[in-house]
Amino acid sequence: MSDKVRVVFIDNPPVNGLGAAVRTHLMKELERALADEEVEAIVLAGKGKMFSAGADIREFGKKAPPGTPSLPDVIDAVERSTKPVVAAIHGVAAGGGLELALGCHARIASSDARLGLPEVTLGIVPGAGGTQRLPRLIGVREALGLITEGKLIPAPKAHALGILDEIASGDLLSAAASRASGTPLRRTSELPVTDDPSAFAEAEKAAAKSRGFEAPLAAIEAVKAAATLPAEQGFRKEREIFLKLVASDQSKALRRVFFAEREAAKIPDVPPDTNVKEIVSAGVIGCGTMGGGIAMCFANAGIPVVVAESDPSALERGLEKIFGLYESSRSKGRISKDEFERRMTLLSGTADFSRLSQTDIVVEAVFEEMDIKKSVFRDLDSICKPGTILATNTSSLDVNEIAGSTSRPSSVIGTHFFSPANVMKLMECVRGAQTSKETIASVFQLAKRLDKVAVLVGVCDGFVGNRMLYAYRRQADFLLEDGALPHEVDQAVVEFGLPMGPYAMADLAGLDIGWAVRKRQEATRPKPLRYSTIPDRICELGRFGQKTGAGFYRYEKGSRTPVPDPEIASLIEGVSKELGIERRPFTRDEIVERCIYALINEGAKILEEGIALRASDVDLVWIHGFGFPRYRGGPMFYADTVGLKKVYGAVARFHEEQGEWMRPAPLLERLAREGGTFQD
Ligand code: T1G
Ligand code: NAD
Repeated sequence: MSDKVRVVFIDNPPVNGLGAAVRTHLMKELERALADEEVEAIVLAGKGKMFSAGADIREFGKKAPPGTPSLPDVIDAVERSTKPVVAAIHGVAAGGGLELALGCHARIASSDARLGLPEVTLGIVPGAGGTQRLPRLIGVREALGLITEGKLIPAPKAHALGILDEIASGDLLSAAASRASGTPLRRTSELPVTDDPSAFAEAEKAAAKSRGFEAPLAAIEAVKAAATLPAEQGFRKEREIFLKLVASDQSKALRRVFFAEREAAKIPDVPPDTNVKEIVSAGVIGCGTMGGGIAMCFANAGIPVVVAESDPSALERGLEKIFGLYESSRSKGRISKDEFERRMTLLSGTADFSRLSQTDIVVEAVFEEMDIKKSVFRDLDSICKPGTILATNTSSLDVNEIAGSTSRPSSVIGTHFFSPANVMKLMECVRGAQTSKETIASVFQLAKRLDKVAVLVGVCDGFVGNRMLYAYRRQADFLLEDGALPHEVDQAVVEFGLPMGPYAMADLAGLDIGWAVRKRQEATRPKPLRYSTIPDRICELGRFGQKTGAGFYRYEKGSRTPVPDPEIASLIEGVSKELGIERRPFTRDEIVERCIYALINEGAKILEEGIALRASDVDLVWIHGFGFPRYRGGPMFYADTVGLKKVYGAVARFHEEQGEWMRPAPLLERLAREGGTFQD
């Protein structure tokens, strides 16, 4: 490499975040290179695994030491440089990292690099020129797509779009250095940009679909400034929008979820160097609603999987469903023909359980009956080789009791997928009393390969997600008795941000599952406590939801659209009358308070019982398992945003009105009293 080219490195492991110290270093290095007559050109590169993941998110809201240049300052200095500056990108250039590269006079990358402006996923907009320089480089339409979706794209695509000037065939730094010598001082912010009203209209329409998220629409406004205002005003407008959003509750929530997703895999007593079992092949028992989806997760991740079923017709039905789902993905172009064939080759069905003997993990997804599960685990224990992890997908049964039916309880764990298993991101990993650290570490690593968000939970009825769902549903049922109707409750929580209300969701999942659970709990249900008979009465009418064409709602033939049913309204009013309850209307906020605060209170009980390790884990369960709005950070973070004093006050009031079910969790009471938060 010519010594006339100075390479300036960004060196801040693990992701070269552009924190205060890095910015100061870059500014100094740039000034030194400009002052050095020997130096004709500069290459900017990252040390370690990537170019840069952008601004250091942990520094947001914190004051930088006096005299620290802002990121826009550094990028402007690079762009104004009188010597060519070329960005040499490997690994990832994201957010401020890509903005820095856009300030350079040219960009070159290794072919496996990924680039993008994911700021909207953090509830902000690119704040260092990205919304102004990118449209100048690739046009408004492409820039809008990248900025409002916030996805990282592969280098070849970035090259095709014009973000990159070159893909390095050999050594990246040498290629960058030879490009640097003689690269013209092409300043992106001085390039013209053409307005494109139809692109803006389409982007606004698409952004409206990300219901509740503020950042995508704000990003469009910033790009519009680039297309309609003089450059200087456009940059100012972007900064204004950025500073407003970075201080917003939404961005605080989304940043917290970002770190929570990385924190969830850190189990205090399972050190990072715990031995991990490599999962080369897998088995699934039961090819029903869940078994089929779980098998697809393995095939999608490239892991050969055998699905075993006791009922041949169920196996045939299950495999047909899987084939149908893959076929529709292929015909919609979501997966290529090769990928379709690869997945179908990796997935096979059998009634011969001995084909599971050499697998590294078997996930059981048979009927939710303890005796059936224990007999299946006894069989697996004798069939499978030593070391095979035996996992159960039970929604609520005692994992310790299931483990107790084997000679290898340390290899037994709950892997609770959510329906549809090939879509929902969440996997509750249920730690039994004897589950080994190796089993836990192996399943967490597997979850990453299956592109799942794994959260460790303890053994209790319904674990974290369903246990909180029971409390949430109980409140909703009491609201029906007190005066509301199913569509009113659903509408209120959907407006709050959930994808679906409790009654449309129950009809989708099937009311018979909940009914079976309630019947099983009947013996232990604390009789003095309030219990709504409305769901049971609806099931007694043979109404199990969408699958029977009627549940809390009725459904036109072939339609999944819930239609409020007067028959259900009069059933509910009848129950209120029987109970002597004077029905009254409820506002949206009252409904949200009752339902969401019930979630929060149950979440607090789960935390104090140690069923979940941290509040952020509880939030991930509801964000990835039930679609709780990510921009609210999850129920526990939302509670902190509202203020625990207010939440506690309301729960205490509900306790007075309704009795034991809504007794405030001691943790909630204490934190409210001490002015603490669940995050503490
Ligand atoms: N700031 C601080 N920490 C970060 C970080 C960041 N930008 N990115 C990652 N980390 C931490 C992360 O918490 C984890 O920590 C470790 O690094 C490894 O991360 C002005 C204002 C780059 C694709 O949104 O998407 O620039 O858990 O496990 O799987 O417009 O990290 O080990 O303690 O995720 O290899 C915009 C965010 C910032 C990119 C790598 N940038 N990062 O994935 O590693 S806003 C982003 C990622 C901005 C400007 C604005 C991913 C990655 P720990 P990891 P990975
Ligand atoms: P399902 O009734 O759709 O499927 C169960 C399948 O297991 C059936 O095909 C049945 O033939 C098969 N089976 C039963 N006994 C068997 C045996 N001894 N050997 C092999 N196969 C056997 O049920 P599902 O909804 O897929 O639920 C399966 C498990 O997943 C349950 O424990 C349930 O609680 C849990 N779960 C369900 C959901 C959901 O939304 N449906 C979500 C999470 C977890």
